[in-house]
Amino acid sequence: MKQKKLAIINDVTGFGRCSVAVMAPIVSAMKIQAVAIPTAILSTHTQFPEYFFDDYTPKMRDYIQTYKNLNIEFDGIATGFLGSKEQVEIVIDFIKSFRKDDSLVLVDPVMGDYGELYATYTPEMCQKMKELVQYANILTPNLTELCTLLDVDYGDGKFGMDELGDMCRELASRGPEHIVVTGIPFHKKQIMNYVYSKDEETRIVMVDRIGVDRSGTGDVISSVIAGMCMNGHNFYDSVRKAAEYASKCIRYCEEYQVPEHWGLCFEMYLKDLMED
Ligand code: PXL
Repeated sequence: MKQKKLAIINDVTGFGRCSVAVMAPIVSAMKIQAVAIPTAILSTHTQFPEYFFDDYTPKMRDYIQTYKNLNIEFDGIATGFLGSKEQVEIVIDFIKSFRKDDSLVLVDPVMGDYGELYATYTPEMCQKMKELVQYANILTPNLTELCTLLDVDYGDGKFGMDELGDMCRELASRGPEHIVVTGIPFHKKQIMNYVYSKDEETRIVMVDRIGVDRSGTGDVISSVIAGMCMNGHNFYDSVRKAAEYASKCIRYCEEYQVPEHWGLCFEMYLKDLMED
């Protein structure tokens, strides 16, 4: 099969295993060429008490222009944490310029967790994120992000299967064909991923909850899903592979007592993602 290229629009963070530092090696292990488009450069991610942060927004248009001039094409585009309204606008413009009929466009609408939005999420940013979502064919929100995108009250974070189905259908009507609602706590000991594909029966991927929540888990999951889908696997199998892989990495972190902000030790199992 002809090798594919994935544009990864995300931050470049040195320590802490997140974003490009996670996504590029994971998709590379899956034989996909990773092309980083930095949104910011950080020494560590923002969960550490101190970090260096350089916003790349003012440089992004010139950076991207060279790809336009050189007629570089991508088979997929994946986006993660975005820091400002202008950055979201740049990403929308990128998708419009580079998307082809059969492109994969995965948007991880990184906006918040546990019912709370991150500090950078002003109402204006939320509005922009809703706009970006329309361009995705794959969306990977957690419950907080799902509620925010739909203006639904998070409440105590407990939603029945029918409610989740209704919310996914509503979100899918705005564009994305495939949605996985990630990391839904289920009976304390398990984590549910609610897998929705337009015109298909909904399915569930359940994994055991192991230890503490670890930063960077979402980036591992979204990159495995992107890689699997680009390699021709269906959405459900891609989500299952991603959840099982993340679980295995988390188990390793727990066993070796890796600090929770150091991200997942995904390097240990890259071989699991390789196919002949
Ligand atoms: O994927 C999480 C993530 C990505 N990028 C940055 C972050 C975080 C989580 O805190 O701080 C910069």
